[in-house]
Amino acid sequence: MSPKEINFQELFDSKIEDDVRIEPKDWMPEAYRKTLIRQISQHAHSEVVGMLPEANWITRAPSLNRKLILLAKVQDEAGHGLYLYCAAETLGVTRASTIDDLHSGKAKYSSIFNYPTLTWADIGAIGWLVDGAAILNQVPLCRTSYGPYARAMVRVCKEESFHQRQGYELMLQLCQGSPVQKEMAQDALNRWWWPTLMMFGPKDEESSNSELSMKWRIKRFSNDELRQRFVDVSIPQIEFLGLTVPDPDLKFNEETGHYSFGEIDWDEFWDVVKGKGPCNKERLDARRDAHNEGAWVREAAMAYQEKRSLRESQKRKQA
Ligand code: FAQ
Repeated sequence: MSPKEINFQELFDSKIEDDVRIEPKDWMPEAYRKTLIRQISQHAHSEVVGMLPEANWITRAPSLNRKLILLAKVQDEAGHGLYLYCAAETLGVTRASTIDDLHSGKAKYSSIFNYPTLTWADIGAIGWLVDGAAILNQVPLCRTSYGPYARAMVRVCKEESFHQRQGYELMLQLCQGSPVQKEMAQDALNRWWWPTLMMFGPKDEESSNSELSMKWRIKRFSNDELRQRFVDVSIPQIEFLGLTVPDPDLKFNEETGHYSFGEIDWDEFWDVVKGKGPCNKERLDARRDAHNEGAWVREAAMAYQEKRSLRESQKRKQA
């Protein structure tokens, strides 16, 4: 078949249908490319902004061991951001432009990172609940249709799984400690439970991107399906800790085999998404400051690279 005869749209559709990965040099519909750039870059921003609430506790970790674990976790999140920015770059955008979109407020990042970390128990709650939710969302992304995104997710998920377990172990230790420690754990659960349920995105009927993302197999499960799965796996974990779910409407439904739960405060969710959450301004200011203060590092790295290239080309000429 001559290149003229190839119907690129049909070829793309059949690859999606057969679960063959789309790779950077393959033809893809412009809307598919745009959706991926949006989701992958927002995911990258979430990883990077997501370092801030936990980094707040590095200097106050209660032991050397806890400090080491937390440092490693926060560094892992930076690494996830970097893999994801690289995956976005394979779609034809530069890292600088996606970061500019974050700093200008044009690009979103996960709502969850706009809540404050008030006590040490919040570090446990983030690892257990937030990383737990992230894993549920990201394991299916290891099979997403775009190759570089799917491959990045494999390592990310392995690391998130360590994060989730360290968070749960931290909560368990608090719950087996003094009454004050257990109270701190309950308070953290009370504050993080609902924002974690919001992480999965709006309910399906209000999820503007889902239809196409599911058709293109970028998303394999809907927002509500993943949210339900999260509730179902978390309740036994909460019971094991001896804590109470902050939801009077939570009930196990024998017929469906799932927990039914109370209504999420969607006004709060959209407020946070639109920049009106408790820490939105603080988070973006911190990212902008870090970017400006790091400018000299980027400039030095570029100057070093230029010098190296010049030296190498001179060597080649002399040889
Ligand atoms: N926050 O049509 P949908 C982590 C926006 S990583 C803010 O349903 P979609 C690791 C959405 O962008 C956490 N905005 O959107 C970690 C869209 O607006 P747009 C991040 C949200 O894309 C742990 C609009 O609402 N994970 O936690 C949120 O089909 C601990 C309509 O929504 C990922 O990014 C939200 N929660 O589904 C790091 C995973 N939800 O863009 C540090 C990859 C929705 O049209 C410490 N992303 N919106 O202007 C995804 O799976 C999807 O993008 C969803 C949203 C499921 C998040």
